[in-house]
Amino acid sequence: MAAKPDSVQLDVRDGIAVITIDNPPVNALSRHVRQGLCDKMREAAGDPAVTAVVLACAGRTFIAGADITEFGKPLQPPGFLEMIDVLDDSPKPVVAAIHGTALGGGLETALACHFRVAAPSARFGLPEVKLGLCPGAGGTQRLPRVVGPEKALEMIVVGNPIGAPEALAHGLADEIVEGDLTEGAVAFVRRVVAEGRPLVRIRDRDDKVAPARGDSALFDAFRKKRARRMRGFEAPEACIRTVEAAVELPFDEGMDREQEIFGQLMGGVQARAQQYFFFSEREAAKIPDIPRGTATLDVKRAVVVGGGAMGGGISMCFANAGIPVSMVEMSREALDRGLATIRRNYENTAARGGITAGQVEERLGLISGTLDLEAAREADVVVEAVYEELEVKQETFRRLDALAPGHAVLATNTSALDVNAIAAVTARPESVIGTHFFSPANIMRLVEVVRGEKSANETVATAMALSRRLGKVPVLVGVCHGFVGNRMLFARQREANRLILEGAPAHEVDAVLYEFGLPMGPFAMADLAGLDLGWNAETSTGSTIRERLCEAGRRGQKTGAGYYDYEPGSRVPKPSPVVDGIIRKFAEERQLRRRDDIGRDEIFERLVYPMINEGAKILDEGIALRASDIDVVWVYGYGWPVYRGGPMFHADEVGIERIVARMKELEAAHGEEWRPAALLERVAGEGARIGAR
Ligand code: 3H9
Repeated sequence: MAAKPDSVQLDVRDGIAVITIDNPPVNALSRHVRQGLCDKMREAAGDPAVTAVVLACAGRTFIAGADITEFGKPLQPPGFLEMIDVLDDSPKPVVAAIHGTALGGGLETALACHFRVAAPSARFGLPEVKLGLCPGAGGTQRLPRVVGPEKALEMIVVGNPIGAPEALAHGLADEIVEGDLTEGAVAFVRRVVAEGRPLVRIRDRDDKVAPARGDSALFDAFRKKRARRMRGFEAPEACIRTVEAAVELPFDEGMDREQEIFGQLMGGVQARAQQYFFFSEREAAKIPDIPRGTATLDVKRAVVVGGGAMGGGISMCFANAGIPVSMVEMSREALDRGLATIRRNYENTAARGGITAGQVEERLGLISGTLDLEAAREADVVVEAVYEELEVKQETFRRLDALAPGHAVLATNTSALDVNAIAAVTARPESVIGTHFFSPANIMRLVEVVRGEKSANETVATAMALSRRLGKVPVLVGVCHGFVGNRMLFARQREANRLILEGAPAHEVDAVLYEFGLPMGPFAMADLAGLDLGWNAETSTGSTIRERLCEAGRRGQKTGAGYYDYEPGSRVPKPSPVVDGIIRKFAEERQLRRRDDIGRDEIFERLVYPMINEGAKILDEGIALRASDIDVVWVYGYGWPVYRGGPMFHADEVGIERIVARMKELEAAHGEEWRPAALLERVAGEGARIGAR
């Protein structure tokens, strides 16, 4: 098949062939690009007037990788390796001119060139691991031969790109070009020709890998260091094995190993889930009824009301993004405590090497504390993070309405309350919106942007854009109790509580979710958050296990006891006979039938199916725009393992028909809360996938 006529161009400049790829938006290696590149390289090789080749890209970036939309379908020729071989076998010097990002297949293409020159801001990476893959066009064998196995492990297994100066230091870039990159590359390759520099192919190099041959210590240490972050993922370990192959095997055998591993990963569900998630994340940014380019407010100054854990974390987000922020508290003591916590957090990050001491002071310098809500007069955006009670929030908004300038966006960080009822107390409900950050707010990537019924398009667009500026992943949701994430969490929690009353030990309930890949189960999570959140000793009636635990002084990790016991100074949960007794007594009082045969499958279904069911209702009610948005919420907000796509992706993997059938059994056993949502029934009836909604 002929290449798309204009995606790869050849232009000969005084004996130097400049091949330019132009395949917006990111110059992915679509079939027509692979074809075009092979054709133009052969043309340049066959043209006696050409002495050398520059490979460059038009637009905002060098090649950002394979075209991920082609994955999952039979690969149309020419294949990646054919294209790579054409470059690798070139008898004439080839230099890649890199700007933007050379990622995945893009960097692999550059590694098949003899030289690489880069713009100062260029970035180099092999992020395939984030798509559940290993590099599959020779990158696993070539990169270690250039940068050595240690650096290659980091780049291939962790998947983060490095900048041009670092690439230069590691020999991945040969030169950094200030000014016009293509001209610089042409000049570079002319020098190569003039000096008659030998053309060494990376595949023929051994100097960087030979010293590590036969020594497994490097790999063992790396595995140990990354074990926690790799838990459950298939691709990182597979990537390590490809680098081991680069060290231990001759190039061609190493390539065979890479291809074998790449094929296995590509055929697996984790890669499918992670690629689905890549597009889901980008889809979440699109709001059908708000056109791209809708005006957004340029936020120059922020006010955060509340200096507790959430308010402090949100203030840090603004400071981290370089936006001056005033944090408002009610008492000097609370304010001082909040500011001290922020300082401690920054200092801890600096101690771990995350930021410099200078950055600590710079960021602290952007955060001012005040006891006076008058600060709102200066704000472009106000984020309210006060006590989670409707009246308290409404009172704050009444005051903000009187103080904040007319153009300001007024956001509430409620995690479950009615944003419309909050907006209604102001004279400008169109400027009010929910921005539900997740704890710890300075770390967690998710923000649920809650669109009130009167929120203006500009308000929504501003909240989305601002969240991105703060480094967050915003997902637009509608108003209902708990929005998307917490509403599903509440459904899971309800069943978790029932399970322990029916006889399943709390640690087994938690273990099922941990083994599935979540960071922790519901009871460990409750202990971490504190069981006394919203609990009041005066009004406590002992009507739930949680209340009884609080009454017994078991308030979670901070008191050394909650659903679990904790040794002094330890965060490791230990099953507690005391709690077991409290649960048994509670169940007896209520004459609940207890069983000792609650298996792991039942625990899993009873925890996860209610979430899926609630997700289906959320979708049907239009609270989430699409099933994939729900998955983005769960991956970024609650640590759902990305290699399992998200709860709605998982539902499709299990099969909606099967879920509906099982829910009907559970409905018969446990009552109507188990009735399948109408949408689940419809999707099951159609034999369809909920992910398509
Ligand atoms: C690979 O290379 C395998 C090989 O080893 C071997 C194969 C045998 N394909 O992110 P943005 C779309 S695996 C198709 O918003 P930014 C994206 O969906 C690949 N489409 O922009 C979006 O579309 P839309 C290894 C792609 O400026 C639009 O481009 N490479 C691809 O924030 C803009 O994207 C990677 O994993 C693609 N490869 O960031 C790199 N990439 O506008 C993946 C992007 O319709 N890409 N799109 O929503 C990225 O990390 C970022 O897109 C990049 C730009 C940093 C490049």
